[in-house]
Amino acid sequence: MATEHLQNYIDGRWVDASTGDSFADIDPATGETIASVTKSATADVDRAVDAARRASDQWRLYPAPKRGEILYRAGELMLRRKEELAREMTKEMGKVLPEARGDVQEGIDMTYYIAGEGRRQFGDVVPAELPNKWAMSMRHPVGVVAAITPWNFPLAIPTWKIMPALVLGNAVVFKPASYTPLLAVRLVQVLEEAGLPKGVLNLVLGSGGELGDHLVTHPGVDLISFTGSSDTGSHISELAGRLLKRISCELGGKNAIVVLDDADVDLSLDGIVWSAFGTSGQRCTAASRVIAQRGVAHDLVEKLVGRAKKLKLGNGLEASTDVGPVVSAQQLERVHSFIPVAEKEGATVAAGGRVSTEGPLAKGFFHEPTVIVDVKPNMRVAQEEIFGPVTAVIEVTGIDEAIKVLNSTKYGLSCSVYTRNVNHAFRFMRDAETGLVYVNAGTIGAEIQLPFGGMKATGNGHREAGRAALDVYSEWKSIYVDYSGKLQRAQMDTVEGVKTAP
Ligand code: UN1
Repeated sequence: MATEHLQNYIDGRWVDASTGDSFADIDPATGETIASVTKSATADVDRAVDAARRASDQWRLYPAPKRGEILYRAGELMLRRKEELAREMTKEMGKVLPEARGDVQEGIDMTYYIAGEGRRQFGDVVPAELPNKWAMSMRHPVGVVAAITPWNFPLAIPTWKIMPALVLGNAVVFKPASYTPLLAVRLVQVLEEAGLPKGVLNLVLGSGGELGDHLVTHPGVDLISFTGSSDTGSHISELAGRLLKRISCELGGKNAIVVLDDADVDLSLDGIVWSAFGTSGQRCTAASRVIAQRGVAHDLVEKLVGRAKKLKLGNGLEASTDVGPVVSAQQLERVHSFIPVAEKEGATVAAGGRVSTEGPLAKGFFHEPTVIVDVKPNMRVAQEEIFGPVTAVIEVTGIDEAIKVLNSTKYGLSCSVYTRNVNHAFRFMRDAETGLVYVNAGTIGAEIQLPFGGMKATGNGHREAGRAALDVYSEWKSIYVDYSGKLQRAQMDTVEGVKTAP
């Protein structure tokens, strides 16, 4: 069977990049090529931005409820194609099929949720302090949005950015990670079929670096929405900040599950295994630390090691597989490089720790689910984002130390506490320096109707999803209408018959 050739989508047309070159889209479970992908250069970015610029004015004036209706249709198409999209996702980036279905569902949820904003986008109408004067605020689109998305949620995360951008009247240039061009193409096809006018959404395929920098600094781009590593986020912020562009960054995490002595240990184990090894640990919300109170630590570690060793690695399309591959050979190498680092610092590998090369696994990029123990809070495995199926267990004396250790990394995305003590739970909710907090649940699985994002180096203060997403993709405009027919001076003029303070 001939493999599909994936192209850019610019100004409503599917086109090859100016280079004429392509690169391979690889199934990480088998190493096989599943598609060839056009390889864009900066000239293609220019074309995409130009098309978006030209389309943005008309799109801004397209009634918002009608923009929302296009999104509803896109949601319906995704729902109809859910199984197909999920299978393609598993083939393209490896996550197990049930999780790929979840990723597609999250994209559908976001699309429906944001489609409703076509008929909301509330502003304020407030009383003015002077008579015969009107005061209100409304949202205004930012203009052209560059959506730069990662490979770990190849459908859901693009919808987090593209859908709110569109419903608010922005045009978009979409640059997905080079590991997941197929799902990006599928999403654009859905929006094309749903009736999005040409030029409003443009797709540029290729790898970051030069292409990304060009997009970020392009004078035609007003806002950059980026999800990825903190290093890249900081680089992009530097480039964009100098040009006073709007920028929203969703970056790394070093999320922890805290298990206190009064916890239901078996319940916490389910949460740890799911949060540490689900998606092969490749979620920004993954639990790459477990902070265990002394009284439960021994029992917890013993059981966790047992559970980790039992997980079956394999192709995510097979029903018996618990944990799929990591996305690429390069990621595999990076994940694995943390093992000697941990050992050198005095930690111990209690489960896993190896690259798996048995039988068919040799062809893909598989890393054993790994539990590292004897970890101190300042060790590299307890501080740096690994983005693989590796978790580090740290022992603490009680809730005070647990919270201190929890907050001792530069990141602040997600955390959880397992406890039966309501006082501990509330203290934890109050003191955790993270954008997401779970009680008696793991660190993954945020729902789209609440803000998603993190504190400290996890971001730059913005949030995706929920109502918060609207603030990223719009500017506030405050409007005063004076219908008194005379000059009225706010803060200065007195109103006839009204006593004012001296
Ligand atoms: C991510 O890993 O970048 O909360 C997003 C979760 C998912 C989203 C993860 N709903 O785990």
